[in-house]
Amino acid sequence: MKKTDSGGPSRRDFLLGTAAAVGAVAMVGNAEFAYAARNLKSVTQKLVDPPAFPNHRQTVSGPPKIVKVTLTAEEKEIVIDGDGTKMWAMTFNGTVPGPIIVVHQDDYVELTIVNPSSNTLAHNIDLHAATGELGGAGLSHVDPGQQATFRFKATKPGVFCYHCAPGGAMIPVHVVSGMNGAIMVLPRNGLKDAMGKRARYDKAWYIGEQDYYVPKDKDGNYKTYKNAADSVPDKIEVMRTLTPSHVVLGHAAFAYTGDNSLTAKVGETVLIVHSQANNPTQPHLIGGHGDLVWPTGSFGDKPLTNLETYWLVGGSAGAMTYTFLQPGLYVYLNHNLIKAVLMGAAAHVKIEGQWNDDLMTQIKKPGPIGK
Ligand SMILES: [Cu+2]
Repeated sequence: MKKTDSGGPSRRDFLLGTAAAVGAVAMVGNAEFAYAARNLKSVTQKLVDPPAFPNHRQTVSGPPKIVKVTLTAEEKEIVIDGDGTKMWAMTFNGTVPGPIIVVHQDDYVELTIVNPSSNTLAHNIDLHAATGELGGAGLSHVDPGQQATFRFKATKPGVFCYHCAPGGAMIPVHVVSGMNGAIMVLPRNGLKDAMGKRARYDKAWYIGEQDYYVPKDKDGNYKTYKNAADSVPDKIEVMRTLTPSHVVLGHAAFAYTGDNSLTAKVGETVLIVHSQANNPTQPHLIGGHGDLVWPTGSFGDKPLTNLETYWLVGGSAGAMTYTFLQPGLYVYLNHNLIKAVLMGAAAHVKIEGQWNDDLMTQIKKPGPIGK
């Protein structure tokens, strides 16, 4: 790994060595604060593959809980476009993006990270929802063959991204190899609209946007590698150009189209959480709107209303709700249309229901001009 880490020893020490030192302090902790969670009930959250959400309640009563989740680092070769381009992905639980975790404000997340011995690299997790050194990256740093568990209190309501951050150049390498996801921390009494009234949703989709930097050989063909570690030096050279080879929603270009399209019915309200751990983006639903939008991801802030497109800064997650009013095909995309159409950051949304002529109707079919 040293060979490929162009960050040099001082930056590695800063990003990793310091983490280990601070982690050691945190581990001995302060008893007064360390065991506030001691008497709380634990539940295990069954994480699911995106774009699905785990089963969850939109509101809760009673004391906070300890929510146990396990993320397993999995290095795997995946196909990232319709041409069959292969890339060694670095994943949480085998998916790009990693699964979305859902808790409520003041719950404790007890996270176990597993790095199987079949992997070639060290991994960890920095959760933007966590308060404390490096978002947990120091406490969760595991080599192949190791696992670790740490706990944090989800004090801030909103949607946040998480990502692997194992030190130096490996931080962006792992992030742009797919090792990122999101966590949603719901207010205990649910989401509120712009007037302060309860805002409910019927279903929820988690869209992780991903930029990939796949190296090409001298003939212009995408290169393949024998394992994840082997792919790193060439990948760093492509990353330095800041020009991705692919920008996708999910694990591959146009992953959520055809049989994998997102589906809902007229009248249903959908919460769409969108994360981008490395670059800014501009989510847009062609044919619909963001009825309520939290562009910064903070559920402590009033949502914006009726947006066409919203902005999402790199290294964050945002959320919107939309109640579908018309059946048919919608496209959910990054409204940088070059990234959407030429690079793959677009998804199809199929809505069933009855057409409303009042909202849109065809007056005259296409025909010769002047007739
Ligand atoms: Cu990693």
